[in-house]
Amino acid sequence: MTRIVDATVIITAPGRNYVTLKLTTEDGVVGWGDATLNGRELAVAAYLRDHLCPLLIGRDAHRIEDTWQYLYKGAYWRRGPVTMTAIAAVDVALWDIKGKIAGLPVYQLLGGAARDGVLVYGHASGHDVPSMLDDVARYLDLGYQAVRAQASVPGLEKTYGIPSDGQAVYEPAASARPQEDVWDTAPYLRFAPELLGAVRERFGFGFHLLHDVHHRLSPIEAARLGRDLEQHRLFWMEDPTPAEDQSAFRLIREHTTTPVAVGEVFNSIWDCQQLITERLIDYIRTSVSHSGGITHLRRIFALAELYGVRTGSHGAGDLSPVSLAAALHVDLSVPNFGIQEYMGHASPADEVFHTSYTFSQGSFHPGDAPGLGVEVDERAAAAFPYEPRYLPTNRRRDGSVHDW
Ligand code: EZ4
Ligand code: CO
Repeated sequence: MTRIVDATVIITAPGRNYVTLKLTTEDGVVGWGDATLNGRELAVAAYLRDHLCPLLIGRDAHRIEDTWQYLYKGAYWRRGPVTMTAIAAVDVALWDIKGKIAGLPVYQLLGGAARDGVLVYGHASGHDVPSMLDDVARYLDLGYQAVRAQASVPGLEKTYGIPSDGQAVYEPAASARPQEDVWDTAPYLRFAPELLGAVRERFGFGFHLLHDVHHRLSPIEAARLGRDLEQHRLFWMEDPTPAEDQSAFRLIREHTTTPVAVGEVFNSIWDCQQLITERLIDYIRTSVSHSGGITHLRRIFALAELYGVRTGSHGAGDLSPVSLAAALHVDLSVPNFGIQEYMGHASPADEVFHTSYTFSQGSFHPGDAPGLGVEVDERAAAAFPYEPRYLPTNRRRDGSVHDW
């Protein structure tokens, strides 16, 4: 029995907003969990502070599964991004504590390394095709074996996923309201095959090429795009349609052999049960921090393994270094690992989050420090106060709200 004696929520914005849970045991062992939910940060912070932290005091830090069941089933109200991100933060912090007490990195507690490293893909982008190609070249020169390619759609003023020149983050600046972008599907559907074809034409087929559609198409449009992209041999086409409509993927599947990846917005195994058991996708993108922590993510990945679906966890910059470390421990240990997204973090983040994962030749290793291998400098965190920031929203040319 190792009692939890303190549970604190830290909100900091080194480059962007992050919410971090700190759990402390009676022996002074500290565990960290990422509770960041992009654009809804304070809702998770309140869920933790007001509802979960008081329940954790006095509980045995070693009883990870029991704590997960207690927080999930005990709430009566299940699932949803706020609840599952809060539970994830508790779960990840408890795995961190268990590893530190055992003197082992978390991946050893999960069964040990099933591979030598974790293949990651980087984010290449540009305001036009030539600048996007230069960015792909930059990633390949850095040793990446997998690259996601996005470029501004001609005729649209802004395209999500493309940073302003010199910026590490592509989302809008701090503001009390979300920015509104204009979306037009027809030019995108014409442009996307051209953009990905340009990458293959210049760099060939000796690396993995990925593309994110960001939920913007109807099923038949996604089927068309998948067909048009077949010749470019994508590693995956990500989030082709709004992800909550699981049966829509059957239609895409019937028309194309381009592999499909979905799940960065999912929070539980129930959100992807049909997609997995009916083999409607190739990669499941659920993440440690938005899908109930290591405990629940392992359950999703185990279900996926039964059906030949591989993992491809979300790893954008809004998932903190604590999340990335947790993801790498899981990725290293699961048999059906596919790939891990790696976008990196804006430079002030490394003043707050001290990490021990390492990158070499397109792969990461979580390191062998006990626990997750991430420590948070609370004093540094205090120097970066929260400011409201939102993901953009999307409207069609006629002013109506569009999926994104
Ligand atoms: O929109 O991380 O694949 N990555 C993505 C990201 C997500 C954000 C959501 O917070 O789609 O850019
Ligand atoms: Co995405």
